[in-house]
Amino acid sequence: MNEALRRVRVIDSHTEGEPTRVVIDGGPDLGRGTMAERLAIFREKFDDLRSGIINEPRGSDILVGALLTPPTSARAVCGVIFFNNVGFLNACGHGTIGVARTLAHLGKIGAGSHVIQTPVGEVTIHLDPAGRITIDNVASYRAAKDMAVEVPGRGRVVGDVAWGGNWFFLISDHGQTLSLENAEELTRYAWDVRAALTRAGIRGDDRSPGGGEIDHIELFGPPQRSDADSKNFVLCPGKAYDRSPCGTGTSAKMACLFADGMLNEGQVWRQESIIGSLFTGSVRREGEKLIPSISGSAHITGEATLILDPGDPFRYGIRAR
Ligand code: PYC
Repeated sequence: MNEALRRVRVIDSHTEGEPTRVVIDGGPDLGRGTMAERLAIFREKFDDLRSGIINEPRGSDILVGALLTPPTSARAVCGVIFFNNVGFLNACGHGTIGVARTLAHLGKIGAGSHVIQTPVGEVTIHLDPAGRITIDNVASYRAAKDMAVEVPGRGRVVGDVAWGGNWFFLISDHGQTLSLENAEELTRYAWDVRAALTRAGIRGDDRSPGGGEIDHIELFGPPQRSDADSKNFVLCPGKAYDRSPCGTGTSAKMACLFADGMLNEGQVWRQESIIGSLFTGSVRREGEKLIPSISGSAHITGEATLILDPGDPFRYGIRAR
């Protein structure tokens, strides 16, 4: 059967500088299973579509995609599956704030609290009347403190392994300059660390639902803003760096601070990003679990219909072969 021309409606936004492209129509039908089952179907059967929506020439390496799905629970407004230039994300903090802004833009939610389902758990979003968005993320924790890894050409690097909805390796002692001008070298450094972790078999643990691969590297340094506690640089799985302070990364950071007794329940943590934008966070205990909250702002940047024409050799994006 001939392939039909496909139209995919998207709304683009940015959260503290990091873009999110929400698919609101024309995405794949992932069935009625659990969110984890839907993610598996997306990965196995519709990876071409992921690439077409997010990669050049329609998108770029720095975009994060968010496919809205019907919820599986009556408590939730929708489900969401996040994806990027190379595959899928377990969760995404800046992306969830972008989804909340998009749902408000569409008139599907108003001020108040709403539940969104992800493949790794429920996230609650709070939209305040002035438009600021807070998310209560999935439970976060540190799995290992002061893990050492030998990075060829760079020596021994020590960091913590923590879960904040994705797996992170968090490094404070890196000798790098955390500035936007230095982003290329920071990218090389973080990529080398990630490869070394993989080679050394250093992974997250199996308490998280997302598999143990550490695919985000997070470097910390002193803030530049007078209202921030720390500045970070976060390298994402597709080798793009997060322009926002990274919601799941800030959650992982606060879990480490809490474990070290350096952050109390309810105490505010202000995380500056590499571009100078800010997330405000805090943690609270729910039984054994530690729930991080992250606040930030998102802005709509565009509404579009993508066209995937069967006659276009790059309808499914430009991909390395
Ligand atoms: O905000 O959690 C986040 C995130 C992950 C990857 C890009 N942003």
